[in-house]
Amino acid sequence: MAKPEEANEYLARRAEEVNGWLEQLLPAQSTPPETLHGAMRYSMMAGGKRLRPALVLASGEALGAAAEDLMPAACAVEMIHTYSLIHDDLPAMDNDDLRRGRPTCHKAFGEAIAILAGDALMTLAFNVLATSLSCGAERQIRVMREVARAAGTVDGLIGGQVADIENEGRDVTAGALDYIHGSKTGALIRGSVLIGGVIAGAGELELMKLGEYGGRIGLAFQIADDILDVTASSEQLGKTAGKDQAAKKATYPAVHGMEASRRRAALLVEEAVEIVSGLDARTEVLGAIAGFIIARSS
Ligand code: GRG
Repeated sequence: MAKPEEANEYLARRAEEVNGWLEQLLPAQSTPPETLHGAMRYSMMAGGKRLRPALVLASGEALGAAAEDLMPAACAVEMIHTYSLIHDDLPAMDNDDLRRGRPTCHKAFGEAIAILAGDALMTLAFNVLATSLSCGAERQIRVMREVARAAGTVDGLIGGQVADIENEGRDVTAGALDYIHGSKTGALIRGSVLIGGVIAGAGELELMKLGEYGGRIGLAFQIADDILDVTASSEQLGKTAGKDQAAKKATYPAVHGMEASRRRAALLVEEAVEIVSGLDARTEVLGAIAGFIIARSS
């Protein structure tokens, strides 16, 4: 597998498997508090691309781990990702009505339940990591640490979100923009690649290369997201298009222009593929996913 279009088929197949695991790991809607569990399921099972779980699987399998040993961690990162989307859509943040092609969690369940559903998904993610990994305590702790860092305040998604909010309507430097994108979006993508490697027992050099690959595709993913916000429709994206400009957000096209943004994303992907192909592992899928990240239409 080398072409981005082959990644589409791969992602669709893995998404189905991940959805089956999520069905089991999420509390049943009939378990009290029913409204909260309904809201968690509503947002989780709304049909995201499942890119982050696919990266856990692709990275872990490239280094010899079995899918069933990677699945709990793959589902945990999707829980963290979905929590961040629910909170990002709240009136206090991006104030969005549409997500994954349906009304946002707070539109469907109210703000209080949406906040709690996000909190609950974050908590459940760490519970799954603490109870369902079979890779041994040392690797398990490393996985938990990497996920906490990716979700955290220093160079993780919360820190990136704060910088994003604080820079709305301001002129940002290219460096500040890379920090926002690399933290808000890149950190969880990089973390997903890394934890696949950790579960597979990768050595420090391999983890370093996986981290460099993950950091590059993570940044490329957010650049592509910025471009799609301008070029794609809300229907295509399943979320409101054109919001970045309206909210005067710090984006790649706004700071660097459209053509330079496309070139930077393509260069990052090229570098990522080269880095990962230097590993002594079956990295074709990681290469194809890197290509998909800039070729995607939603
Ligand atoms: C309030 C405690 C607290 C935390 C907030 C909201 C937040 C932390 C962080 C937001 C991070 C965020 C939403 C980044 C955007 C990342 C992004 C491009 C998401 C879209 O990802 P896709 O395209 O979505 O993979 P699907 O729906 O396919 O999963």
